Amino acid sequence: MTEKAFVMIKPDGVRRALIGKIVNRFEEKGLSLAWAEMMNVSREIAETHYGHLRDKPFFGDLVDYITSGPVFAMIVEGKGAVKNVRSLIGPTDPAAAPPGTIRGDYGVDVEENVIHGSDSPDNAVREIALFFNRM
Ligand code: DAT
Ligand code: MG
Repeated sequence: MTEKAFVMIKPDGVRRALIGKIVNRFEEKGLSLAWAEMMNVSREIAETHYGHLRDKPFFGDLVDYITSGPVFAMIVEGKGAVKNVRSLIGPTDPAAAPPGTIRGDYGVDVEENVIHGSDSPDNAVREIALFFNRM
């Protein structure tokens, strides 16, 4: 069944000019880009998006990082988009992410891990609404 995932190349990925290489990986896998926008994330949206981490000691730094420059926000569409996107992205910590995954190939530590992908179809719907004001 066709599904949508919310994917966001974080400010470090945009600054390092990795957009093309990263989008290419989703396309090569067989997923497609249904929508994309370069945008600045407000503190309010960042705090809502990372609300599940509000009590963590790194929360303030995380919000500072995600608001530190433009992100490239996307809707990636296809069969099993959420699971497929997560497997292409790899584990949260790039230091533990295997080579061949986006975080494994382009990141060095968890504080700047290059990219976000929705962790469930329900969260994908919520994140798409939060970032794009649409379904
Ligand atoms: P993921 O992005 O893999 O879904 P998450 O939802 O648990 O991971 O965390 C969201 C982001 O928060 C993650 O991409 C990077 C940051 N983060 C998570 N754990 C961290 C830690 N121990 N130290 C610093 N940043 C962390
Ligand atoms: Mg997450």
